[in-house]
Amino acid sequence: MQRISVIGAGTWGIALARMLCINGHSVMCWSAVPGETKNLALTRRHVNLPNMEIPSELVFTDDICRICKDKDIIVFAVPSVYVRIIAHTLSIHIEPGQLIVDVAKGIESDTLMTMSEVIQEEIPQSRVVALSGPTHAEEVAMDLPTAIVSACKDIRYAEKVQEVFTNRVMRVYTNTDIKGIELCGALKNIIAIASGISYGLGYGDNAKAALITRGMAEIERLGGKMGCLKDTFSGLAGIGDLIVTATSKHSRNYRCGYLIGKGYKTADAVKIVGMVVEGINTIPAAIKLAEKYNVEMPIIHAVDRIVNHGAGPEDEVRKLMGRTMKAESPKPLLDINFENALIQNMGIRNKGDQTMKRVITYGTFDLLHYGHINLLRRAKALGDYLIVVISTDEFNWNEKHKKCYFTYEQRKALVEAIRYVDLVIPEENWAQKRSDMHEYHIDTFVMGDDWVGKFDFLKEEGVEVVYLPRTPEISSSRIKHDLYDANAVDGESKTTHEDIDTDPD
Ligand code: C2G
Repeated sequence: MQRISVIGAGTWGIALARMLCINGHSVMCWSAVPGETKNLALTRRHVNLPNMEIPSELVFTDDICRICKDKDIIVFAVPSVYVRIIAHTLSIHIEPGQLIVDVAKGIESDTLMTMSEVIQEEIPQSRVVALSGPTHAEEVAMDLPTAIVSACKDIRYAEKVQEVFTNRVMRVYTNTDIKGIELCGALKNIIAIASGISYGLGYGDNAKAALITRGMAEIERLGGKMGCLKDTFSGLAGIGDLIVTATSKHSRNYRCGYLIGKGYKTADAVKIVGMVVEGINTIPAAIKLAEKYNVEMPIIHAVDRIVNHGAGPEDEVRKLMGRTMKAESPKPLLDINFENALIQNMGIRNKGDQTMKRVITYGTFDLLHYGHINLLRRAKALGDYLIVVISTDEFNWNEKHKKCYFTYEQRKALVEAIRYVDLVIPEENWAQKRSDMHEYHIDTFVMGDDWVGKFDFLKEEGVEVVYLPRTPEISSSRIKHDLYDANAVDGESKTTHEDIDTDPD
């Protein structure tokens, strides 16, 4: 038997509290809404769960100390926009090492932090597990079979929550990719709004399936660039939760989208739904993340324009349908997957506790010279696999104002021939570095020390940043300069050479 507190007496909080009670745990519920707990204690009914009876064993309280004291688990079941303020309020009452389970789904729009990150920041003494998956509260309240994911970087805490929440109607899986789990849980609500809009416009299952599939692809693209595990997106908290949210009348996001598709203004639709529509709260963060990681998210942008900027749903559908034709899977990820398969098959990844280190460096590499080679040799020595990102002709001209002697293709061919180099890809803009670190699973970023300090921000993406001493006496521009001078000198001495060189071939 565990002593569990549930913070938040909303539909999901109460459905979970009831389930935990029935499973023999000692459960207490607290709400910040004045009078809510008193009313629930009295009526033993929740307005959004009319068919569910609240067990008499479920204790309600307004006492913050009581709700935090001597608990095995504290469940955060409040709307995402209140997570920080409530965590901050409770923090002084939380004991060191307290296990907290977050079931709120969302991303904070100004910090881009997930809910577990917000709770961890406000309650640093706690250990936070995210619990997320295809779980309509209405069905959990009726003891209908449900599956969910318990996620934490430290598998021990994920397993502890798995043990407490697993029962004959709730099957809990563990996952250490908490970032991926929370990203899916937050962003799928926006795709659910899109699905509802589509249904409100009178479109059918084909459109719904397309939105779900391509919406998941957008979330997976972003997650891949944020270092999340690919498998997370095809799991319960990924496609599982998206299916249940984007196809069900239980979903507030779907219902809100449906009303908007029918012509209601966003505010009116939210009022009719009568509950928090988390997808709307998550849109600003999704847009910022797409920009930060340089990821195309056309469906999410379309929902933003409809929900927040009054764009016509039909117009947005036309735009989505009229986009340039695409391959379904972007090539680089296929390369990486192939390479990962090779690495795993060759067992390189498991040399004892050594894992394969991937190194990346960027440059123009025009008029390839021994200074470049020195850099590439030392970069490779820092790991097992070296990716070189070469500036394209357009990037050089538009951003670096450099005109190269060799074209991108010629510079690529030269660098690919160097034995230290394993993969060459194009550098098309300054901003791609951050997402490259995740897309290519980089451990170490290397540049010559003429760039020292300029790329320290990449440490935020979990990579080591190394600046290596330049080879001082050589550079592409030096070569051009010396050749120009030599040519000039040659021009004067041309006659002497011609005098000597009687054979013109
Ligand atoms: N380098 C070096 N010694 C030299 C010349 C270059 O170590 N004598 C290093 C540079 O410090 C850089 C790499 O070789 O790390 C490539 O140099 P350039 O081709 O000059 O690259 P640059 O134009 O600096 O472009 O986004 C980063 C840019 O693409 C770097």
